[in-house]
Amino acid sequence: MTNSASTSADAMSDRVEASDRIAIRTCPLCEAGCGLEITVRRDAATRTESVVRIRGDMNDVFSRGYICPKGSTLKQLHEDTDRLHQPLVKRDGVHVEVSWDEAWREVDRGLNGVIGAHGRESIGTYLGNPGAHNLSALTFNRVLLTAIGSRQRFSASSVDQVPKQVSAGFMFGTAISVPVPDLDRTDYLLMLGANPYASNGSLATAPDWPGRLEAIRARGGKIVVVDPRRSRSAQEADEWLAVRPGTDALLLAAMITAVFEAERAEPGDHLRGHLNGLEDVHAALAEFTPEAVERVTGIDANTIRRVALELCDAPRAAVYGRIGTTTVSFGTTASWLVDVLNVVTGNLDIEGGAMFPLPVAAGPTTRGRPGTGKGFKTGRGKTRVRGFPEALGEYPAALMAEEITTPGAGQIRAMVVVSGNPVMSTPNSEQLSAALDSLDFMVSVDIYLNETSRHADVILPPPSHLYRSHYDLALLNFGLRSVANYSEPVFELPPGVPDEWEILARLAAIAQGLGPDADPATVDDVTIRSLIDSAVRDESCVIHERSADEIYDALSGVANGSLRGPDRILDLLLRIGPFGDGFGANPGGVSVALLRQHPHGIDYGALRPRIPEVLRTPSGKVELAPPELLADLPRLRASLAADPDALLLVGRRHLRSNNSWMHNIRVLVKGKPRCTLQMHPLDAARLGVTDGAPVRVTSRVGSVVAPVEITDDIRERVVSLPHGFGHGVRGTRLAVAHEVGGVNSNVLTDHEAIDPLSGNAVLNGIPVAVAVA
Ligand SMILES: Nc1nc2c(c(=O)[nH]1)N[C@H]1C(S)=C(S)[C@@H](COP(=O)(O)OP(=O)(O)OC[C@H]3O[C@@H](n4cnc5c(=O)[nH]c(N)nc54)[C@H](O)[C@@H]3O)O[C@H]1N2
Ligand SMILES: Nc1nc2c(c(=O)[nH]1)N[C@H]1C(S)=C(S)[C@@H](COP(=O)(O)OP(=O)(O)OC[C@H]3O[C@@H](n4cnc5c(=O)[nH]c(N)nc54)[C@H](O)[C@@H]3O)O[C@H]1N2
Ligand code: SF4
Ligand SMILES: [Mo]
Repeated sequence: MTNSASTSADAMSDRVEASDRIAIRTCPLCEAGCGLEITVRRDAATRTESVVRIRGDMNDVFSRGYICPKGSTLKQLHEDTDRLHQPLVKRDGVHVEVSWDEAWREVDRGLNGVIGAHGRESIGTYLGNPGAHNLSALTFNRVLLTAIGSRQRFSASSVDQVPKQVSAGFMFGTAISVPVPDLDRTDYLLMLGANPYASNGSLATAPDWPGRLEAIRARGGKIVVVDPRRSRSAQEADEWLAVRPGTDALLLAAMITAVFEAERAEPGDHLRGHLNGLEDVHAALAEFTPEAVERVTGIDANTIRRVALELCDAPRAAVYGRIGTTTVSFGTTASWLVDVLNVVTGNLDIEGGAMFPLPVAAGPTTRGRPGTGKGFKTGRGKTRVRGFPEALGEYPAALMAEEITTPGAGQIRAMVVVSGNPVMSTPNSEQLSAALDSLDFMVSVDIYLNETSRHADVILPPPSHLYRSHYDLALLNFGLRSVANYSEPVFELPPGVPDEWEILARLAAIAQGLGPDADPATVDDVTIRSLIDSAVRDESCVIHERSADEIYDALSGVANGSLRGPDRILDLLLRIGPFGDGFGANPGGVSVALLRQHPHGIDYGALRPRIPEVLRTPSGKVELAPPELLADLPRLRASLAADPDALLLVGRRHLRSNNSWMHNIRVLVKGKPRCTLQMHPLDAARLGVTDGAPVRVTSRVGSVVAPVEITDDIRERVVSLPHGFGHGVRGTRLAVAHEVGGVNSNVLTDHEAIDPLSGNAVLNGIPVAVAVA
């Protein structure tokens, strides 16, 4: 009775009225970047506006109405009463609300106290994943890092995609030069360690991956999924190869060897003269025959050969690897071999193969001299405690705790965390949690008081996503089409509430010693000036040798909407990008002003061949056999001796979760508990457990108890636990997530297990023991 009454009341309020206003914006929650149509109603009495409903934008040039269940919950996220509206300061162990002025004074005291006593290297930073979907963070995080001036930089990248960026850097010249599978034109997709039915796709940006995959099969193509679990993506595919966790590099090496052995290695005429190292890679991998790897990969030699030759035979094929290939011990090697396999089967840089995106906003693959560059290096610095080499200007997140707890010069004494929840997301969570407690000072820029920010002395909350403008500056570097979507804020920010970029800019100013009252506008002006200066100095830039003042005025003037902050930086990058208006050089070209007239986005077309222009290697060629990768092959050979019966833990994602931070949205968490340990029936029988029984999972570093879920959708001797759970910790403010609870799988992942080439944590293939609890 009560239920049906409230349902019909909800339905009433959902009904759109003539006076409602429609706002269009891109969903910032995952890499798919779907267009949203948001209906907004004004309450005349209270003079406030609220969201009536959110649905897919049918006119979005890329998503055409597609959304997933998370997209519409921007309304619930906006209205979540646990989301922070005021800064919090920890007093006697309890977080209390304070004014912004007071929070800034506290930050100034804390941060500069530590810098004064221990120097800049004692400040550590951790940048989390939502920053990759956030225009403020994409434009001002770097400013903040520079202002802090410490090399102790960490981020969610080293629990994610760094291996792919390192291999791409070595092979093609920049860490952004990542080939993506041309889903819309391919005839054959070999997909390893990705489950786009849950994740909506990653490092290959396109809305509606499920629809795009189904279209491959509808036009007669084939999909093969390599995964220790029969994921939803594996279920929907033609073939599932149940690989042993962590062995994709061996599997790929054997496929490449099989192609050479069959004398089918034909990169194609289009790559003639653009490749280095084809014979070297052949020789280096020759020992990894299908027979040599079948025992440890669990994939028989005939299947390996057949799939390898199918890739050669298909008119157009693409190999694509994601989380299951990067967050493993051979993450960089597997990422490299994905692209070597694309090359030897003739599928790199052809339509329907693996192609280089052409982003609309200027970026590393479109700036500088086309076809050649400085190339890519790692190891320009080493961690203080164990001398682990840097990659992409960062150190491994797995090593953050030891940098905090190990005494000596350069020990981290303060942390600045921006949109990150490393206590849930990085290895050996309990160790990190204790380390954060030992800091002299910590500040979190976060929307919640959660498992990580509860350790912070000050929490600075940015406004809800609906108050901010948006452009996917990072993810569109991996776009399956050259599209551009700019979103205006849905709601106007109330006076006195800082936007996220202003929080970051003010933090930067404080770290520079400009005091708690520093003006973010000054930081903003210095930032845009330096970006303009570097553009006018770049010989390959369309505004080379133009007057910097003229460009500054063109960007900032009233005629251009008096742009400031992230929007102004975006405008510069759009206008000097491959489709830009070039500040007059290319009339009708793209700019923020043009995108404002096209709220559903502008589509500049499908992927197009880009070799050699895309390359930034010193040789001007694709490096198929980078020495750094060849040097790691003895370690790969040693892995052939691994015990194929060891019990290994892997993760998984659920469509209605988003890493660790959306479990406070009730509509997303209702239903069956998700934080279960999946186990094969034969393993369950050996252990003597029944479905739903609690089991204790123990690794080298930790132990958790979770209910078992018996399913033959997983390989024998493999168990799976999702990450991002384990809520309900004391001192957090997440009422719904608290009820959800679950256990934190990163209590089990080992901070010592790191891919040596990239510093990425090993999150899949963790040796564990399982016992009846
Ligand atoms: N075992 C295991 N661990 C994993 C993974 C795995 O597959 N298995 N996956 C890894 C991957 S791929 C990733 S990317 C990482 C993610 O690692 P993190 O980025 O550290 O973690 P998230 O769970 O994404 O938490 C994001 C934080 O940002 C806050 N937040 C959300 N929106 C905003 C905003 O607009 N502004 C600000 N300032 N804060 C905001 C949230 O409240 C939350 O605290 O986890 C990794 N951890
Ligand atoms: N709904 C939802 N969407 C998300 C996220 C989320 O948390 N929830 N997170 C976002 C983020 S930050 C990212 S990085 C992307 C990730 O996007 P995906 O890479 O698609 O991530 P998953 O869905 O975790 O799929 C990884 C698959 O790898 C398999 N796997 C594990 N170990 C191995 C292995 O050794 N070899 C092979 N071949 N497979 C293995 C797992 O069983 C799993 O099915 O998703 C993004 N989208
Ligand atoms: S797939 Fe879902 S979460 Fe991702 S952008 Fe689209 S609506 Fe948002
Ligand atoms: Mo990620």
